[in-house]
Amino acid sequence: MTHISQFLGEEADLGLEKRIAILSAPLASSVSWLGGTELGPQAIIDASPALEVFDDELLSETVRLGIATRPCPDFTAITAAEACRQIQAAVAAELAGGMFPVLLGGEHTVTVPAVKACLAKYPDLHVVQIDAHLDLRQEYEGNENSHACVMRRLDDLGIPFTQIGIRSFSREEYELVKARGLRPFFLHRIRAEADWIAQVCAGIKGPVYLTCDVDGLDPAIIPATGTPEPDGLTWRETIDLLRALAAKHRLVGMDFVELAPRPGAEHAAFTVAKLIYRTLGYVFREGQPGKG
Ligand SMILES: [Mn+2]
Repeated sequence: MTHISQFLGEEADLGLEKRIAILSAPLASSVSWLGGTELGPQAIIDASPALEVFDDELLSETVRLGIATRPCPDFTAITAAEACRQIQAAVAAELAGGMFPVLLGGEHTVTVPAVKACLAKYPDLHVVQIDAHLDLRQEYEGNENSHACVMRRLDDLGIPFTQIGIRSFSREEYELVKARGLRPFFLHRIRAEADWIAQVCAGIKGPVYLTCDVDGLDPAIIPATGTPEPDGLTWRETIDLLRALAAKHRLVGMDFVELAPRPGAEHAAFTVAKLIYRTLGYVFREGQPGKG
């Protein structure tokens, strides 16, 4: 198969003045179950030309905002720590250049260096996490930088965060949630509290970094992920959340991680590509806090 070199393929050329940067982060060093997340970024880019650039909800061509796709780095011969240093530098460079960074994982670990880069520019940063998992373990299989520890590492940095779609966690993580008075948006809470999206938005101060672990969505929609958990956010719930979030808060960067492409589930990569495109449309919509 011929790989596509830029998000949306040749149609990306419709946006001449670039203000959005797509960065690939094909890291997969701490896989727990099903592998393949290192192939996620390319699968999303390969699926993206199948998107209609005219967004069917926003009724506009988001591509005209200007979307640049950076070359995919090679992480195969370096340590995870070195890959994370490169990711942090790459995201910092995009922010310094006034670009809106969109990071494609890769395993969830890539979020930590991306958030560090955003935190340096936005000290009052708030992280919104869509995920089936709390990712609040101190360590997992002896690794403090496992994908299962991402939010704990951000917590170490003192960053406030909101967790959405949660339906799998350890006793240790649950004890931490209780002890700290955290109130994750567990799936059962989302289904029980009709105003959950308003609650999410009301709990955020400051600019937002969005990290979307695609396992937060229902595996019926996204089966191609390392740890597919039954139930999960529907497409409609996810975009309703992201629309409201972008309307009320300034998004300054985001990532989409843990897609693990596999034969027979090609629609998963397309769905992630559409989710990214739709979210960019929300972020840069007229009158949004993130615009300009
Ligand atoms: Mn997860």
